[in-house]
Amino acid sequence: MKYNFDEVIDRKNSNAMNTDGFREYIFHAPQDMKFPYEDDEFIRMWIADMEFATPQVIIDEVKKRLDKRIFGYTKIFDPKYFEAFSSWTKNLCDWSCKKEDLVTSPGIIPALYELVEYICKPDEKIIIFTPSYAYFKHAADYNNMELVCSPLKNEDGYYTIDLEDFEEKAKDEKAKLCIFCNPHNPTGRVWKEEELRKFADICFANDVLVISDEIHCDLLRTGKKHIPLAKLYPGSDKIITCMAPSKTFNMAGLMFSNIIIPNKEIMQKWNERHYSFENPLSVASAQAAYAYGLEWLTELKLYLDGNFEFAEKYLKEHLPKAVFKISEATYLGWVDINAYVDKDCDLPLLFANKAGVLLEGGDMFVGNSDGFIRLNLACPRAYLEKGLERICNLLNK
Ligand code: LCS
Repeated sequence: MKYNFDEVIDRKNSNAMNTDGFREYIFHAPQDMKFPYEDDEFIRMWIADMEFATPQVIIDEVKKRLDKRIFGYTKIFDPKYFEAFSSWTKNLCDWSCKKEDLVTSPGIIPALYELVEYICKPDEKIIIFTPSYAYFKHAADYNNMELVCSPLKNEDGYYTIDLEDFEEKAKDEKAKLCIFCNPHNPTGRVWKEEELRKFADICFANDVLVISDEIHCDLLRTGKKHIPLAKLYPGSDKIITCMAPSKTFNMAGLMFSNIIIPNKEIMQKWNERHYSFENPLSVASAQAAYAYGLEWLTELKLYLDGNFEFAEKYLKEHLPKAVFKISEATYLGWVDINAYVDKDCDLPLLFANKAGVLLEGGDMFVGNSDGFIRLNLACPRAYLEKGLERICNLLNK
């Protein structure tokens, strides 16, 4: 391999959420919350960023931008950004959006918070599938909208949409928006074309608009193909697509994402109300990622494939009653440990206190997630092994 994903990178003194923000994020606790482990003794498998360096080609382009020495108000005027993004999606999923439909946002989460406000009226409802990335719920809560959850079906660790349940919920006249995760965090499902079509047909038959959050779409197991929902409905203005280089290239802190809004009314609201300046370093990094990042991503995916295979083998051997399927996408493993723990157990607290592992689990995923832990596998393999060893040792006690 050309790139060294085994390298251990010191993240101390970088204001990283991953190393310093877990008390606040996982435990809603102040910085003086105590554990039997020092902070640097923890194995961190929680927040969705990676222990790998952002590729040098991106860093070099950011450096070039730094060398221009002035960081004044910035917007994207140069067509090179759209060209890079567009050929990236064309190459990866044989799809690209129209230039006039693309806007950018400091993140998909801030965009969700805004879009919910622009799309929904106060007494309307938003549907999500559970388990869910919790910010989908937060986006509804922030806007005081009622949230309706449709639990995914789980057969031996393989998740599918419960179309009957979803249809019933979509039929509610007040249901106007579905925030959909494609591919899905935390289960790692890459939805098949048939699943996407059945899901979206129900939405459109019932006047439900879809925000398709496709932030994980570049991080598929090697050989898998992402299908943007919008690709299946060319010309539709009922699908908003969100994509970003942040997960793919480990640059979430640079705060940049692509929001594709074919709906003219919503776009008008966005243009009137969105604060639309850019961070010049973020633009440089995103453009470089899409223009030059493919070789690195191809190797990253192979390393992640290896980590998933390693985890599968390790869990089979040491935790035979756990249910774990290699995620089709994301670098997140979703593990059912119900055979080992009580339903109402606070799993993040248990693993932090008793195993020295920081992870997310249980009700952090809104619902349909009791007794599940989510493991971030985007780390050097030796680090992953240590984490799995600690988890299995605790559960086998
Ligand atoms: N959408 C999904 C589905 C995500 O998984 C994440 C990050 C975001 C949006 C965040 O987008 P941003 O605002 O950074 O552009 N997921 C995380 C997770 O599962 N744990 O930590 C972050």
